Amino acid sequence: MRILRAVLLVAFVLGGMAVVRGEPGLRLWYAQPAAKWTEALPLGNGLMGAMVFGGIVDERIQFNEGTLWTGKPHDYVRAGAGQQLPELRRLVAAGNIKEAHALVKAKFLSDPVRQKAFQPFGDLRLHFAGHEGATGYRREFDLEAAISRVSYRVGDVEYRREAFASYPDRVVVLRLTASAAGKISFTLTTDSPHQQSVTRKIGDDTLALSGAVAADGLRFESRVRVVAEGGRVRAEGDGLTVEGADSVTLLLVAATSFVNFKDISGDPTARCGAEQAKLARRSFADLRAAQQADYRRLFSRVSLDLGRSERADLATDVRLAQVKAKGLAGDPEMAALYFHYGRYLLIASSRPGGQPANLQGIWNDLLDPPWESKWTTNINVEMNYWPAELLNLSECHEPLFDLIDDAVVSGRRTARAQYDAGGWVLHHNTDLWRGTAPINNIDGVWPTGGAWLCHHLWERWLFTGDRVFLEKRAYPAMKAASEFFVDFLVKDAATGWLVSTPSYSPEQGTLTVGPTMDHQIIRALLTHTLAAAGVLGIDREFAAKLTALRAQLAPDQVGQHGQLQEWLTDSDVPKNNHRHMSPLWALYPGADLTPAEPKLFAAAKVLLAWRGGGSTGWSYAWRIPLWARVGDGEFAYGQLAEMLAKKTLPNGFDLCGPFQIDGNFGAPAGMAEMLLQSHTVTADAAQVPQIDLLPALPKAWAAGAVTGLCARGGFEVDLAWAGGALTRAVIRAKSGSAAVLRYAGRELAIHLKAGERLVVDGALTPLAEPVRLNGGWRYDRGGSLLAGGSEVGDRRAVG
Ligand code: FUC
Repeated sequence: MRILRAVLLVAFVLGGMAVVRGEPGLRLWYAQPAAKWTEALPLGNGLMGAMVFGGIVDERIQFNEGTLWTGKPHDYVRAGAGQQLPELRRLVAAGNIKEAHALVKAKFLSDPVRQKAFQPFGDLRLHFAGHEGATGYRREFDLEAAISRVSYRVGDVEYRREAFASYPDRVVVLRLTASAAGKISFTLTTDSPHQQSVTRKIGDDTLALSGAVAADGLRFESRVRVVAEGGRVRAEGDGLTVEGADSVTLLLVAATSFVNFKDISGDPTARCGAEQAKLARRSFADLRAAQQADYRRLFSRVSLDLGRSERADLATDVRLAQVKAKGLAGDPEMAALYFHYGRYLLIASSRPGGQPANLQGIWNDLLDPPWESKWTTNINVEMNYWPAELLNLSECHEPLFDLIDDAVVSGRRTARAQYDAGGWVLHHNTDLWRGTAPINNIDGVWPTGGAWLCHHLWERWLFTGDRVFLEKRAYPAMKAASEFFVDFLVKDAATGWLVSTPSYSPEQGTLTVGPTMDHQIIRALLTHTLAAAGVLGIDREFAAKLTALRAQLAPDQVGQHGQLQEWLTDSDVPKNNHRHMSPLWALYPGADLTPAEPKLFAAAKVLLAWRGGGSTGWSYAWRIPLWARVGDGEFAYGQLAEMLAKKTLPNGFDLCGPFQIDGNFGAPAGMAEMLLQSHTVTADAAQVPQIDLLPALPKAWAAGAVTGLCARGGFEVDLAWAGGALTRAVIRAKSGSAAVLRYAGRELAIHLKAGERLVVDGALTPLAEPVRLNGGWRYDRGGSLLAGGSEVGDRRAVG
């Protein structure tokens, strides 16, 4: 049966108030198959990725497995690099930049200078003879179910395909059905772009594709099993032939010999055999039910309604073309769809036990992908994880924390060999082998990639209040990263400040002493390490050392044009609109540049204005939360609109130049930042998080609703607004603590216990009858305690 798109009007209740919500069904859909890879639709279970083309006569499913890379376990440190450090520092300090660059290239960069690449794995190809005259074609991706569907008619038979990737069963599933019995016939083959690969048949129903990336590199195997109801499956030629089946299920698993970054002794054949044996006991219905339960549990946590227009009914490629031609304002649901697509892509590319989302997530069809499809740490991989805590996908953050654990090990070697320093360091890229030494070129000499990654550990703690995580995972890595800077920082002769050298302001200028971004990241690292030691009640002496170090670190400086300086010297070129926003790190994703420091905040705004609009997809995406943080929803919205118009592929993937996924993640995080911020704290000793509601709402989103956003302090927040003004907010405490809600100049102090919730109106007035208890307010409705706390009421400006 042809899948009809129904426009449902769903009344959804937010804090007791019914809001009419245009529920568009959250789908990407197309009236034709994908003509190329960048039109295909992505599936993923965090371990495997797959791109479904939706071809009629020839269907192609290109797939990946997260651990298939070129290379093998390797320490990238160049022998003798550390001996160059004193001379290198001398040359940079003396301004002998040409010589410094030559020395870096000859003796300081990694060995080899390039890191390794994420690899495509293989393709499934299905050939349907006789389907040439198909009519009524449609392909879609249902974001609420994470299911890709293809349907068309041949004669009077309706054909349907449904595909999904299941995390609980570690499998990619393709299901083929038809409206009449015995009508499904096709051939199946599998191949790989890797020259050293072969396909073999296992019995009459399974194709195994196996090979090696290189003689001494990773070995791999995939297996696809065909389960037919009715008809016949037989091995024939170089593939399998299905004849006259009623329905067919394809089960695809894949594995490599990767065990960890030091060990590639795994057996992909045994792994695939074991996975298929487990699947043999599972029906299609079981697999689908498990996938739905797993995915919906994550995806359904957040909803976003920005309104809807007729353009929402158009095919997605046509819609995107209209965004380009007519702007985004006439299609507000497109922004919501893009927001949810980002959340979907994170769930699909980053699950516990898998690798983190790389430059292309987990989707790559090229042997030589752009920037090796690895992890670039001077913005890109961090941007991938901006939505994780904020958009209620904390579990999806885990693979990044696993990578950090590895980088601590590898980065210790680099810290010692390259800088004779303790702790760990990671420069501007890493790969499956956890390379941490400076790579590629002079701009690889940037020692704060690891420190930036530590910011994610701290954010996880702020959002969840998970003390075990803080103690066991976050603090050890943060402490060791801080130890590196204890040894690495040097005293600048002119100012007496401690500075980072040699370094780079990503990715412009020359080698330099003390780029602002480095000091912002290091300052945040030291502050958070100190705070963590305080929470855990440990390492007093070390904390005292860090406190002293932090006091000497070069501060943010305001230059001659009133700008926040990018460099130690006041040498910024006005209107420099470079794609990297490096010196604004402390504005976003950092949190040190706030209105509490008016002069620096004003200087940051000058620099932000100079930088202007984006160029690459990710550079648009970074500008969205930055402008949200200075309260300019219009500029932030304009960046989102331009990004959708200029940097978005027909399948919704973001473009850097080529496809690069970071913008798909950065923009949704930025959109959330327009609706909710929680990065500042009260000025008093309690330093309670301040939760700003609708801090940068653009005119285009005059009415809407969002549910399930997360705020620091362990809260979940739902908001509804109309006429550009807040009408309702619901605050639920996950872990429970104090916060101050802020909106339109009003403040309301709250203190919720885990599981409690508070509902307020647009004036921040609690909606239930308050009962004064113990000097504070408690709100009792239907006999249940909704909120309480001794501070509540005291801080309320308006009640
Ligand atoms: C950084 C950016 C480039 C690109 C690359 C992967 O180096 O400057 O634009 O995104 O990462």
